[in-house]
Amino acid sequence: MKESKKVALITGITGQDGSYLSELLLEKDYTVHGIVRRTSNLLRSRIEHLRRDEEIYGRRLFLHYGDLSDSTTLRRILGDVCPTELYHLAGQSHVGLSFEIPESTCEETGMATLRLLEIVRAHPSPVKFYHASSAEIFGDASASPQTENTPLRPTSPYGCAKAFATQLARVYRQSYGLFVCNGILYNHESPRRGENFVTRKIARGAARIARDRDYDLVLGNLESRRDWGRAQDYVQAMWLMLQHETADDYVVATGETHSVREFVEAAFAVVDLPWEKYVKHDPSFDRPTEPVRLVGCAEKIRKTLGWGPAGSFAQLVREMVEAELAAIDSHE
Ligand code: G4F
Repeated sequence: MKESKKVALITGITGQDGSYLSELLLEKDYTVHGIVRRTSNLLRSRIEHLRRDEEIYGRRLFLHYGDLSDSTTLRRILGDVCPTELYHLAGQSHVGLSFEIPESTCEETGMATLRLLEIVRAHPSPVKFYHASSAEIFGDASASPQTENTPLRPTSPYGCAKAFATQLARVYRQSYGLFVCNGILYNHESPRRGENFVTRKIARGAARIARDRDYDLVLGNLESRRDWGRAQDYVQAMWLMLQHETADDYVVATGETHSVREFVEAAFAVVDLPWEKYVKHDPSFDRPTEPVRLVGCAEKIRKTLGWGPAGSFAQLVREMVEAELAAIDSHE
């Protein structure tokens, strides 16, 4: 077998983005290495189909046990794997939860990025570094839509940790000439989204109610607005950033916002049910503070890398609800 020269290392490979990115890189003939925690339940993970593929697992896809808090292990994995590209996606990514566990969120999101930047800086060969930044760094945004130059004004512990890591990535690029890109991604969703994020929760709830598995759907703030895109398109943007001749930061967004209420309406329309009858409000899902006016301007990535979002909001909602219906029906 011919050994591929393109070697990627992914932290967070079992997550939504890690799984789509792995598929994309394998298609592009990369050898893909992923770091997984000892506790990761691989059996139900989003990369299980790749792990079961004998043509792929152990040949072009490899998993390594490691933890973001353990720099000796991270350094050893990087030394063994010698990646040409590192995609740093791992970390606690639930904004609401970051108010409950702020210290571990900042440790995983902020300090772990610093750890990896330092390891890459000391590595003997160049490694292109993708950092998964987030729209949450803009928080109470001073301008709308936001660009790569919008001031950082996070409104959650998660947003603060991402702002710290984003700024560090810039400092390492400017001070040491490292090839580090910040992908400032707005919300991106898919049937592989975690169940405690609002889009998946709604898609799953609507499907379960339609199939008589549940009787209601309990949510927080319905008026909150987000710029929702498709995760499959957003991992393409990550890859494009590392293929460009210079490292930079890019906003990745659709430029359109919708409210949680609109997502609910569209999801229940797919199953042809009146949402008002089933959706309940529970203030425990409301957050102490919410970012406002979060909508991204993706002009820079469009002009520089030729990236653009595909598909509409209605298609995204339909895809997610239909995937939930299919999952329920396949278990009957
Ligand atoms: O789906 P969410 O939890 O996503 P959120 O907080 O916008 O964060 C996501 O996108 C960020 C990028 O913009 C990422 F950095 C981050 O890692 C994550 O991927 O909540 C979306 C909105 C919020 O306004 C929330 O208050 O939905 C509202 N919401 C209303 N009811 C709810 C619920 N959110 C959740 N998770 N659960 C609810 O029941």
